Amino acid sequence: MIFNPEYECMEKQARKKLQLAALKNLTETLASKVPFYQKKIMEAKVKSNDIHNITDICKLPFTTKDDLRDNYPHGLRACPRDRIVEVHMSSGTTGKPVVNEYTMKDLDIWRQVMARTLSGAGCTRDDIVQNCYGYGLFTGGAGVHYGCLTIGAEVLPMSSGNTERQLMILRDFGSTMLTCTPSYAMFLAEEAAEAGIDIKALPINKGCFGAEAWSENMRNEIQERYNMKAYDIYGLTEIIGPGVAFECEAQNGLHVNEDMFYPEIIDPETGEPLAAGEKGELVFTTLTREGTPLLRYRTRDITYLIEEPCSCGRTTRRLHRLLGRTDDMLIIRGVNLFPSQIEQALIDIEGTEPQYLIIINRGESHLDELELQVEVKKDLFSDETRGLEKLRSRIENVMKSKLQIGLKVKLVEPKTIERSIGKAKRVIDNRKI
Ligand code: DLL
Repeated sequence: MIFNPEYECMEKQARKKLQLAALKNLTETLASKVPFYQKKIMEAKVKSNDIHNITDICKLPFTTKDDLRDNYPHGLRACPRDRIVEVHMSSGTTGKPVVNEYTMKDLDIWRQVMARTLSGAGCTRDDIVQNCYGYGLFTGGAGVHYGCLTIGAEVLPMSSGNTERQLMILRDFGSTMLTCTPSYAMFLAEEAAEAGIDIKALPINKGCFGAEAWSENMRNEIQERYNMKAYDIYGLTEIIGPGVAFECEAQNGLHVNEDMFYPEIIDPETGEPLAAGEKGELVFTTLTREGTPLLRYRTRDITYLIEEPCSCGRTTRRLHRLLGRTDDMLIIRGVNLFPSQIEQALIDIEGTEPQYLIIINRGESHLDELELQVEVKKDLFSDETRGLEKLRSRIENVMKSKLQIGLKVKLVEPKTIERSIGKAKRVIDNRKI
């Protein structure tokens, strides 16, 4: 279902006009209200009158995660304090948290984009949504919650964790939609099987999964285990939280809520804009935010833009499923590698589960050594060891040919790799560089 056809199916030229007006407005606001941007915009020698076309956005300066940290906690606020009504943060793994401050209008934007997102996955007021994204400073819980209320769907604000209770509610309340990280959806399915609950027979029929990288393989697994449709949703704290982009029934790329968040793809080395179809770093400008609006924010996420029309009728540009991050790129003996490539390569290898852990050590020879732990299906472990050995060398060969990297594979029993209730941890880097 299309929640807001007026904006989602808008004629492209009309949308560009709208984006241009919003960008000019934003540039003026930032240059007059936020000292950090005042300086940056002045240094770039651009005035809002120099922006004639939305593509002129490339004349404006970028914002980086470091800029956000340097201005912690309130340096990027663009309105008086008393207009802020809610705050969210992401802790990240290093440094100070990234802060997003919302005005009432910002919350309206969030409600709107999350209603579009959940509707894209088929959510209506007939649905009962079990929301297992964390509530609190994390944006996942609140974002889905607001979207459900806007649609009029019933929301069960479960938050993450307490798997036994999650399963009880899933069964007793007849939840029809699940929202959580894809890794937690997999974990819940495993626990259900363990507890003898046939989740395929339950009313649950769709889910929105995001907040971490996942693959088509993982999607197929989730769809198969629950007998439901699994949709990708994307977002980040800095921009709004979840709701920046979402999949529709075509499951073929994530529609960007372009009237609110203007996307660009740039070369991460040079900062130059790239054309649709070219892989690079995703950059967002919040066209209509009031609390902490951002200009050309470098997300460090890697993907490409899809311009071709979508069968659903929306005219917004789409993001290809996220391919990795500029900062979780591993460099192993000089070869660039993303954890998502390993996950992708595990596709089609019969007998493996989509649960893996990459461990990097610097060996005695001072060379990087990569160990890939992969869970295998239960019946293989009770099998003779020859089957296991064959699978192990098959994975090593596939990795070698697909990724040009030699690694040691260790097959582990189901449920050996630690499960997470939030974002999954896929890499342990023991190198001290
Ligand atoms: O993870 C917001 C969110 C909540 C998105 C719930 C979807 C669902 P942060 O904690 O700030 O915000 O993390 C943002 O997570 O830059 C990506 O690297 C990653 N990420 C988010 N969604 C996806 C996705 C939330 N669908 C960071 N696929 C982003 C791959 C994703 N990575």
